[in-house]
Amino acid sequence: MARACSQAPDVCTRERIQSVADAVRRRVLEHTLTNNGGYLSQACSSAEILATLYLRVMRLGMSTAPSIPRSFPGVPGADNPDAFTGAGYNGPKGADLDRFIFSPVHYALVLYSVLIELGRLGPNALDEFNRDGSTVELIGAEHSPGHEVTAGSLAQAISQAGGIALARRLRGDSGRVWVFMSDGEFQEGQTWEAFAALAYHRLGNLGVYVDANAQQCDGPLDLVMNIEPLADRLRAFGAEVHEVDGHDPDALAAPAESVEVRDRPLVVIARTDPCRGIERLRERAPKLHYVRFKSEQEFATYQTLLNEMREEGL
Ligand SMILES: Cc1ncc(C[n+]2csc(CCOP(=O)(O)OP(=O)(O)O)c2C)c(N)n1
Repeated sequence: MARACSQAPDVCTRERIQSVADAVRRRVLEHTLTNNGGYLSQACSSAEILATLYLRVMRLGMSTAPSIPRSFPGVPGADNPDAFTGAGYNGPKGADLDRFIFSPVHYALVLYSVLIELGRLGPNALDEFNRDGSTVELIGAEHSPGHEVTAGSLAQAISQAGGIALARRLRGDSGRVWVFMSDGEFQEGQTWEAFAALAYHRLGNLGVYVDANAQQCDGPLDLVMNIEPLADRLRAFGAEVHEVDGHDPDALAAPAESVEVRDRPLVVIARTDPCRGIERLRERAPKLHYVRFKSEQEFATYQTLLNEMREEGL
């Protein structure tokens, strides 16, 4: 099975990745206006990371899930044969195919928007966003499109991904496991325990992309609890670490493309700007975590901005 980017000759160009990232920002801004609230700065910081993962880094098959998401099937369990995960939107499971584990699930709207732009999810899927009984959750869970695990309590997904990577290696799969994380998750002890285990088990079939936007709920990360020097700390835990410009698709893809087989986990720290592409957001800093417009005037300003972005194709 080919990588997603080689399914059509032009799909994985830098321009194509950028146009998907631009469209993701636009869609998240539009949704934030429609709902008067949204995780908008997360779209600004992570749009190129997620677009690059889907279009260039991950080896995925076509979606096997319905373009209109199914309703919540109930919690998984032996007595619930109807339970499912949202992993089908990332294609079928296969020995040579990659798996994607999405960790900071408050970014769910950004992931749904990526899936829509790539045709893996129907354009109207956000109509069900945050409705009772819908799987298109505000805070994504294992049944939500593109999600495979429940990770609402941050920093848990990396441990689950490590278990999946170990099982895949024991089974002899050539496919890898890619994890998307936020930088706030590196304040948590479970993350470091997981990295110790990844290195101990030499899980070179696992790669992590970190959206290092330097923000969290209560403002700048370094004023809440500093995580730097993150690269050195991860190296000390046995990972291969690269720090890149998180808005440059070529720089983002390069570490993943440099070596096919590794004997230790790969971490790409993507340094990002939480206001990238929507400069106006900067006046709200450091309160960027969740955007809700405070007045009709502010709403109108962002509506005008959206119209300009549409006209400019940004
Ligand atoms: C274990 C845990 N603690 C706290 C929260 C509440 N919470 C949700 S999002 C968030 C922000 C964390 O910052 P970061 O992950 O860097 O995300 P960003 O600011 O980039 O959105 C927090 C603290 C949570 N979901 N899980």
